[in-house]
Amino acid sequence: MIYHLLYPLHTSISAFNVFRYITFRTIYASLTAFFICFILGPWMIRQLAALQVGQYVRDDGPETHLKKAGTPTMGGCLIIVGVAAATLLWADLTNIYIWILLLSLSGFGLIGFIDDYLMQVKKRSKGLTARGKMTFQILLALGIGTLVLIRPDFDTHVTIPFLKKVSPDLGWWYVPFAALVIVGASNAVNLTDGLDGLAIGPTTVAAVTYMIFAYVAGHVKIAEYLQINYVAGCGEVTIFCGALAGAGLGFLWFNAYPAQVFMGDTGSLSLGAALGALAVITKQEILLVLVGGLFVIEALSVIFQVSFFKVTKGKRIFRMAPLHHHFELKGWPEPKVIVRFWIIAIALALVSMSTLKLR
Ligand code: 57M
Repeated sequence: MIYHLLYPLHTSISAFNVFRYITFRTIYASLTAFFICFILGPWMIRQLAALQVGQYVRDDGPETHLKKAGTPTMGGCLIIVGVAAATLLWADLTNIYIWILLLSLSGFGLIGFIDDYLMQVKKRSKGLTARGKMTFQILLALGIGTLVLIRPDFDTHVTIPFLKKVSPDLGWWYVPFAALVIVGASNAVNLTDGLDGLAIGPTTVAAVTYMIFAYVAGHVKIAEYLQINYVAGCGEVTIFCGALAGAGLGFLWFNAYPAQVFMGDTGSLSLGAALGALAVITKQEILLVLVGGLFVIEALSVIFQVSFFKVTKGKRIFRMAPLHHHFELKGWPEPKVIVRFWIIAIALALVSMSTLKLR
């Protein structure tokens, strides 16, 4: 809105020309989202506590988690408000990708919210059923995939990292493929969200990484120079990424160990879906496996653990899945697991950025 209100005035006030620049608006979108979360955080935590949205903690997990019982959850509402408000203020709202990203964030946020609400406020022990939750996620993701595909200039080739010449064209199959990326990312972030700051840290790192990819993919000359897919209108997506990173830091302020609030499914499902949608829109779909590599490692640890557990009728690969529980049970203090996992996430993000040159 600031863009739409102030930029047209540049003809009389030349300083307002600055609102044209994506880089400038991205910086201010990040700061806006950060301060919204930072300022609203204490109030929102009090509201969630008053609603008695206190986390129930399973007693079969690491013992150190028992003291976390009662921590307010559903803090994802704060992140969604921060990202949406900052994006609406600073982005060009005639850009369809901005609306697709806001739909992904808020739509998956709503599914998470309903689940959290049923579980935490209505005290229905399991919230939505796993099948119900998955059905809503798939339907919404298919809708998002279709919205992306019906853009006349959208390229249905899939970018394969490191391989410039291999790029299969999926045609209409791109829709289920995009849905798979979005639903997969959403659930992987959800599985990772089990220690203070563990999910929001790597989410912020991934947002910054996609900020760079969105900028270069939306810039004809840089995209051509780096020989990556040019996506018309993708530059504006940079602003959404900035807002996501800013809100991530704002939320981390309160979610840092020892956490005053958890994001709940409201946060984890929405953030994962937003990352999936970013991967699709920037045409770096497969690269999400590296950009969000930590989420993939956590999800794989669950898949391997559960499969092995079933096949061997009760034996385990890890002391407990997802992987962060394994290290906790090995005796690593929680902050050590968190910071080490962040380090891995940053390293993987750097490797993913190197694909801009290594191809
Ligand atoms: C949700 N939720 C946290 C919080 C957060 C298939 C199976 C592996 C699934 C997995 C699972 O349910 N994962 C998804 C993980 C929970 O956090 C809430 O959930 C939201 C995210 N959806 O925002 O509202 C707990 O995590 C801790 N937490 C923090 N800080 C945070 O900032 O400390 C969360 C956020 C919170 C808090 O303690 O209560 C969760 O872990 O429940 N299931 C599991 O993760 C379980 N693993 C398991 O059963 N493994 C088995 C295999 C064979 C399936 C095994 O390895 O033997 C573990 N989870 C727990 N206890 N809590 C096991 C025991």
